[in-house]
Amino acid sequence: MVGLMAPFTIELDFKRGVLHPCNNIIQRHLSDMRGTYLDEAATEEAIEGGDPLLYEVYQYDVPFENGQLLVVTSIIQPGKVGDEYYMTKGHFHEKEETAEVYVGLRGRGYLLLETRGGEFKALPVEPGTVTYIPPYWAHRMVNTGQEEFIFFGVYPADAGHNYGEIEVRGFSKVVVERDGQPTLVPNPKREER
Ligand code: M6P
Ligand code: ZN
Repeated sequence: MVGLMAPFTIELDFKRGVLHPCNNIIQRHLSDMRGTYLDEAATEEAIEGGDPLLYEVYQYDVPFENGQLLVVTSIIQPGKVGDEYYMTKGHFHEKEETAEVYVGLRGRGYLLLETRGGEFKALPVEPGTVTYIPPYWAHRMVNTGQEEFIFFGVYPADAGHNYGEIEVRGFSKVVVERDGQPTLVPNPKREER
């Protein structure tokens, strides 16, 4: 059973996306995401050229117990690896029957979603867009704009992250720049199979 806990408030800076105070801050550089982007040569070149920070996650941790919720913001920098836009790693929840809500705060991009059965969706997200990620859907955010893409999320504290399959296979589509425009194209890694 969940213990009795004191209610609390924290501050969300809508402009910068940071939570304050915050007890769990994660930074992901390109070297933390080797193999995620299709262009391996561009990946290694960018890592050697300074290993850019791709995104930060500000999560306010509470006990990872059934019944608790985690609040979290993510700040994805603008940029590309090869012609593929900066994005989160993407994950299924370990407890797959758990959902999540993302709210766009700043910048723009896509929420990519996919089921194990291969059903795929790409939802455009801009400030004010509330997206509902149902149970069983893997999810990834992609920054297709020229500025930071900032979004807020809430999900069950015992959901957990399962990165394995997404790391290896990616989603069935990738978001790349074509003629200056963000474009969804089939993921060649999937077509090899
Ligand atoms: C959102 C939430 C977090 C997640 C973060 C980054 O803020 O879904 O749980 O950690 O995005 O995504 P990922 O973990 O896939 O890199
Ligand atoms: Zn999630």
